[in-house]
Parts: sequence; structure tokens; C-alpha cells
Amino acid sequence: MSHDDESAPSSHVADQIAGHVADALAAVAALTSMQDLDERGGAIVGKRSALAVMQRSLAGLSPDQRRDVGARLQEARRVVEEAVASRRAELLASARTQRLEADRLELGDVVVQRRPWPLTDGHAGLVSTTQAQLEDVFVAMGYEVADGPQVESDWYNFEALNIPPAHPARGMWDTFYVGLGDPETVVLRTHTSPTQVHLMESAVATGTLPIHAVAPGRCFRRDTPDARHLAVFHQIEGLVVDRGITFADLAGTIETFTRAYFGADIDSRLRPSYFPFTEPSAEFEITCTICRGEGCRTCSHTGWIELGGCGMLDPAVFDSVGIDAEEWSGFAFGFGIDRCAQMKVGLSDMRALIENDVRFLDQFA
Ligand code: FA5
Repeated sequence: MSHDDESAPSSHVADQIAGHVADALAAVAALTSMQDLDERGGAIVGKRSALAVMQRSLAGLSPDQRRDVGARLQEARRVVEEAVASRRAELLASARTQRLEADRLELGDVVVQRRPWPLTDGHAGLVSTTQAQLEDVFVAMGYEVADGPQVESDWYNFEALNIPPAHPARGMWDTFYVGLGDPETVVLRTHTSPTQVHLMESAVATGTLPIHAVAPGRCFRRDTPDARHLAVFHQIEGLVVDRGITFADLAGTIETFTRAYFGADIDSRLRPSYFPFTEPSAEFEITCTICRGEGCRTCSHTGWIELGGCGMLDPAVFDSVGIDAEEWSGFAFGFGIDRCAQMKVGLSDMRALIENDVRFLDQFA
């Protein structure tokens, strides 16, 4: 500011103030966000602004000039402060509109579930991990991994497996029926054994016998959940069809599997049993890992836990799929995957697998 004229601020000073006001108003209009305002507000209207710098130099003026220039500066600052206040209100309103727009939910929008707290990466569950480990063991033994449908016709789940309608053995599988077609003709598969039929049918159709395959997957039964049962559970089916296969191959396979998966210190045994699709048939049991054979609630105080059923393929099943039982023989087995997981980690009650308690699940991350 010029101090030459002692009586009144020169028009130069008035122009200078007007110039600063114009600059400040242009800067206010150029502010684009609240963050922008916070960062640049000080340079427009605060202590670092051109008007504030001018105000601090009033000390060198005569009292009259100080009064006059001071009043002009005060008015100039009022104009700029008002502009800042009104820009602040505009920016706040527009930030709020943007936020509302972002949060707006149209009917029909996909609702993306927020991840639960605390934020952790997900991981495969115990049953999936067990399934992968079982597959690995059988792949190492030379088996292929196959898949089969979870919804089956009565023919695949029962009839082709030598279980005709009204056969008393149907009572072994309490079945969920699907409301498709004629009543009680479509089922949620009660075991993975129907995949045996699919595998044999397709090997016959493509001329690709022999078969060495396992087929893991979900099964459904109207079983009341308890320490060893769920209504939705998993099995892994094994199927070997080849020339000259005997019960010794089946027993050796199960023994090799038990040692590979559970380790040498777990005892296993085969007990005579009955399945309509195998003859002879057996149940495969291991020492209960909860009580180490002493007897507990989980093993119904027997010291043994049944993991699955097995046996030599019945010629009636070969007939259903058109395989010559004179030339081919084979065995099949079906193990409970959830049961294997239960025994592997020493889980006294299988229902923990479906409770979705993260404190339980995270132990198997
Ligand atoms: C069967 O399901 C036969 N398909 C097994 C088989 C296959 C025999 C091939 C011969 C040849 P079973 O109903 O016993 O058999 O079931 C086999 C295993 O599945 C049981 O030992 C158990 O480990 C598991 N399992 C059966 N029901 C349940 C259930 N409700 N919850 C959890 N696991 C189950």
C-alpha cells in the first residue's frame, strides 16, 4: 500500500482492495468440494489472505487513513466471508446429495452383503478339505475322480442297484422325494451309489471298461441329526470294475486307504453286512478316535465307528447296465466324508459341522 498521500487512500488502494476481493470471489467460486475449501479457505479469507496481509500493514498509516482503509478492508472481508459461507452451504448440500444418491437402493438392485466383522479372508470348510484329502489319497492309488447328479430318478438311486419298488431294503434309506413327474419317482439321492450306475453305463457306451473311480458328493436322508448323523451329508463312492477282481483287492484297498488317511495307529475292521447291490457285503469300521476304543457317547459305547459300506458288485447290477458278469468283476464302497472328518479331527458331535460358529470353523482355516 502506498503511504504517500496522508489525507485519504488513493484510488490505487481502493483498486487494490477491489482486485483482492475479485480474486477472492473467483477463488471461492472455483472451490469444488469441502476438502478443497478446507485446504484453500485460509488463503482466501484467513490470516494468509491478501486482505489480511493488507490489514496488518495499516499500522504505518495516519489515524484518518487507518480508519478509512480499515473500514474498506473490513467491508471487503465481510463480502468475501459471506461468499465463502454461502459456497460452504452449497458444497455441504451437494456432498449430502451425492451421499444419498450413493446409498439409494432401487427395488430390484442386487444387495451386496457387507462382510461380517472382524474382517477375515474366508477359507474352505472342514468337509471340503476332507473331501479334497480323500480324493488325493485315491488319486495316489490310481483312481479317477468322477461326479454325479444330486437329484436322481428312482431307477438310478434304487432299481438299477437291485432294489426294486417295495423291496424291504428301501427302509435302509429314508428318502426325500422331489415333486416332479409321477409321485415318488424323483429323489434327492440317498447315497452316492447311483454314480456307480452312471459310470458303468457310460463305460459300456464308450467301450472304456475297466473302471477305477471315486465319486464324492452330497447326499440327503430323512435322518434326525445326532452325534453321527446329518440330514444333508457327504459320501465318497469307490468303484472298481476289471477282470479278476476279488474280495482280497477290496480288503487291501480299504486297508491301504485307512493307513494313508488315518495313520498306522488306527485299527480298522470289516464286518459282514448286507447291501442289495453287493455280495458279499461288509461294513467298514475304525477305532473311535474320541475315546480311542474305550467307548463313549459318540460311538454309542462300542469303541468302533462305522465309516462306510462295501462289497463285491452283485451280478444283478452288472445286468442292469449290460456288463458281462462272466468276464468282469468288481467292488464298490461308500464312505461318509463327514464321518471321516469327524474321526480325523476328533469331533464328538457332527452337528458342529452345520452350526456355522466361526470359533469352530476358524480352527480349520
Ligand atoms: C450306503 O449308503 C451304501 N451306498 C454304501 C455302499 C456303497 C455299500 C457301495 C456297498 C457298496 P450306508 O447307508 O451304511 O451305506 O452309508 C454309508 C456311510 O455313509 C455310513 O457309514 C456313514 O459314514 C455315512 N452316512 C450315512 N448316513 C449318514 C448321515 N445321515 N449323516 C452322516 N453320514 C452318514
